Amino acid sequence: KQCRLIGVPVQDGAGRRGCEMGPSAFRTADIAGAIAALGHGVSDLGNVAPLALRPPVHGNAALKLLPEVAGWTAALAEAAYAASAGPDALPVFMGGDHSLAAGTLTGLARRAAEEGRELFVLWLDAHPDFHTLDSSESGNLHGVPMAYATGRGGFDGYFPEAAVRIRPENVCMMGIRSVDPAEGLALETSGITVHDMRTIDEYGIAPLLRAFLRKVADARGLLHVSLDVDFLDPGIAPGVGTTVPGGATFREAHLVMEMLHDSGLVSSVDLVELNPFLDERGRTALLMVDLLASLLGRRVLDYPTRSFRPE
Ligand code: DIR
Ligand code: MN
Ligand code: MN
Ligand code: MN
Repeated sequence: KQCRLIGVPVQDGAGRRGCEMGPSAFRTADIAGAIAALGHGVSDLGNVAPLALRPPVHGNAALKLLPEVAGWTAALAEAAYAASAGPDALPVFMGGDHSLAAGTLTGLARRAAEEGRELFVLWLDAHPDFHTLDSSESGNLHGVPMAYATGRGGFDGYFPEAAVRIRPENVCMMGIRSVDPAEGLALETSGITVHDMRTIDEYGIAPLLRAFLRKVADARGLLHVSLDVDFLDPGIAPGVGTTVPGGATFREAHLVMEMLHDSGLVSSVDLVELNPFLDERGRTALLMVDLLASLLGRRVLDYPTRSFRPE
């Protein structure tokens, strides 16, 4: 793989400051060295800068920093489109809050469509981020990227027009455990696959992920992984502004990453919501880098105990 690191120091979509330090923390945690150690090519393309846009004032007075987030979205859609060129390209977007996915998802969907492929998304998050501009109550725009990218209404004139929308049927969410009423209602009829923590507890994370990966493989799809720090349990990942109890364990998270690697399907990754200001001596940054390394092929053993599978 040719890994392309792209820093996205956006914090305007989050409720608290600090995510702008995320890209620096990933670099300090030696994300590039971890990737190179696995034998992949790695280049750091530096940080994206937002465009200056002036959308009209929105009727939802709660919305925070809409022009700024729209400007990031426009810049990121271009950056994601450009960085995903080439058969071995694997862009890794180092956030930055989750509003960055509005740009990455739409830029990557455009790239996929151009190659005659469909983009699939594995959304690892405590939250579905499925608010529209009208339904957001907090006004924090990291709560809207999935609604925007799948073509829900109300973004026209405020966010950049998306060239290609993502089919909701191509999205699988895992780790969900904090859903606002308006999001829950919309998700129900959306066509998105939602595996909340209760489902994961009941069935185990592996069979749920395996079913989704089979679907992606059958469609010859490209797979984008959007990993929000709060997918993880706050006990192992404190460096995030929106901790929710009962998240994925260390072992579940690594298993997901290892299965993703084995699938060979992943074509791009977001690492989002890391807030180094809230972290404990870099432990969350280091964990996120370790998870990315697992996704890119790091393993404990190279001999085939894994070939044993009970029926
Ligand atoms: C909540 C929290 N649903 C909101 N959202 C997110 O503000 O809209 N937290 N994405 O990480
Ligand atoms: Mn999120
Ligand atoms: Mn979240
Ligand atoms: Mn939300």
